[in-house]
Amino acid sequence: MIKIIQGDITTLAVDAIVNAANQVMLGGGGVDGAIHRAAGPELYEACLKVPEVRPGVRCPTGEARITTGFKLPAKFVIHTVGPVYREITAPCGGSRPMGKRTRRAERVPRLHGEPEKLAACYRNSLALAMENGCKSIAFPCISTGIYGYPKEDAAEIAVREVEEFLAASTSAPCATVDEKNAEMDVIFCCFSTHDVAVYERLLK
Ligand code: AR6
Repeated sequence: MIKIIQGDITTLAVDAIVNAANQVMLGGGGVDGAIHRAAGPELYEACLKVPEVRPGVRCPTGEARITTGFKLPAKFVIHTVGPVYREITAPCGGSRPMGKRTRRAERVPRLHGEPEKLAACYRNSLALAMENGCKSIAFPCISTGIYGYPKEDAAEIAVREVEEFLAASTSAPCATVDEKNAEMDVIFCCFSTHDVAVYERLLK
């Protein structure tokens, strides 16, 4: 089941909350800072123990890592690293049509794999939650703060990935009755009323 709530993700008593972290995984601003503050210094210590895949990188963009939630009401924190949005807006030439479709078509190839990386954050976080027996998970709006991803575009990706994951996990031909019943509750935890409205529009 998918739910939208407005509030502080650090207060949620779910199996896992997702952190919009950075590659070093040692805390930062935004939701990352809030999660580290609420979880206490043990979270920092646990993150330090996550092996680096290369110097300064514990979690590459699009991947996910799991730690305990420590002082949080959530059992686990799933750390994922969203893409930094780097769209370069094309100057529209005089003879080119200026309609919405044209502008959008020009815009897409100028991204740098951000949509795929953001989709991977949701997929990998959900897979890790399932591997760890989680029945409920809450996501913040990954990449839409400091990393600058447009909120509507990011929400479309988030909703699509979660819906596909839930559909696949309940319709797999080999799933037992128990597995089918083990469907996860997925919460989109929005900090602002604007974000709530964006998700409500997509899910209605
Ligand atoms: N609960 C729920 N959502 C929150 C909370 C909260 N307590 N605090 C902020 N948000 P951001 P990013 C929302 O910037 O864009 C960090 O420094 C916020 O309104 O936290 O992925 C990391 O270390 C926004 O909608 O994450 C990285 O360096 C969303 O969370 C970088 O920021 C994500 O905003 C990651 O940037």
